[in-house]
Amino acid sequence: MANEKNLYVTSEDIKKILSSSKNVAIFGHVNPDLDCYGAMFGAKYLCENLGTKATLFAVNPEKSFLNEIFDKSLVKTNFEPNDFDLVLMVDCNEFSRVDIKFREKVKSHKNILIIDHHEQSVVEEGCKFYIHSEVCAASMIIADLLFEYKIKLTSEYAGYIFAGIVGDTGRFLNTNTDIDTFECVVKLMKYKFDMQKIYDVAYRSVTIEQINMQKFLLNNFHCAGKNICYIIVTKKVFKKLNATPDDLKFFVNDLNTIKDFNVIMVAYEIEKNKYKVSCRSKNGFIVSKIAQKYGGGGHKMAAGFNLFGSRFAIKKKLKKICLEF
Ligand SMILES: [Mn+2]
Repeated sequence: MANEKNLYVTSEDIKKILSSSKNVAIFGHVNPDLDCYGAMFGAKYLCENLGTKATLFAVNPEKSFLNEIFDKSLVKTNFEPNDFDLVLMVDCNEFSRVDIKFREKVKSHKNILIIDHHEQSVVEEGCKFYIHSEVCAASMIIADLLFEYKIKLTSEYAGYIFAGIVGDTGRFLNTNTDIDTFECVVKLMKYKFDMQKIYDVAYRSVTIEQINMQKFLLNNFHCAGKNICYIIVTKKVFKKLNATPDDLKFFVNDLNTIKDFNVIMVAYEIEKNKYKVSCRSKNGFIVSKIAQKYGGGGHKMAAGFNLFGSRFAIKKKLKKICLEF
């Protein structure tokens, strides 16, 4: 097994790999969301129930709204690769999606297992993979492993995994929601976690800054191509609204509810002249291919990539991209 350059493993292999490890370091993607944390915490629970120590790593865990749901005291920020015999990446299958703070150290590790539901745009060398892109959430892949190994959950961890599934299905709205999703949720709900608390934190905690951000988005979309729209948010706008990219991300899915648009692209400046472009689509329009073409990735109907240049240059590039759909 170890001689293979890239190896796709089975659920039985995962059980063997995790239970024969001593100390696992768990990572998700940059700017973790509900599913990322759900999968990370679920993976920690999985390791521990297979008799293996596991540590979660993320950047600035105290700053995220996620810590009102997840126990942030379990998230560490300083990673020393030699302390771990396995690196486990969840909800993330390429090193470019690992936070820059950890990236090189993660990449340098000799033993890496990746459990994810994103389509692979690159296949990282030397890693072992368990990729199920048909599954709505990485958290659900972890849940299915727990169920398969007959590991009982606690209400706390069932809630974490549920939060991940809710996040990535957009409250069971996205096209990735299927019968398996609901079957998994039924099994999780038997553990009686506080579902309303999760909804309160994730969906009933909109701030004034976020509302201002939403107003800006709705007042500033440009139409192009066949039912495609784009919005550009500069750093100056964030400053003026006293809002952050997190405040914006909250509404990107909402924009996808507008009937007239099959594709929406929101370009927002994260560093001077560096824009992240979040794409959402519906009615069979696929954004992952465009995202991959421009060096990004994601899911068929929710993907992203980066663009570089002045506001003017970004506008020109987005107009061109609109014509590619
Ligand atoms: Mn995910």
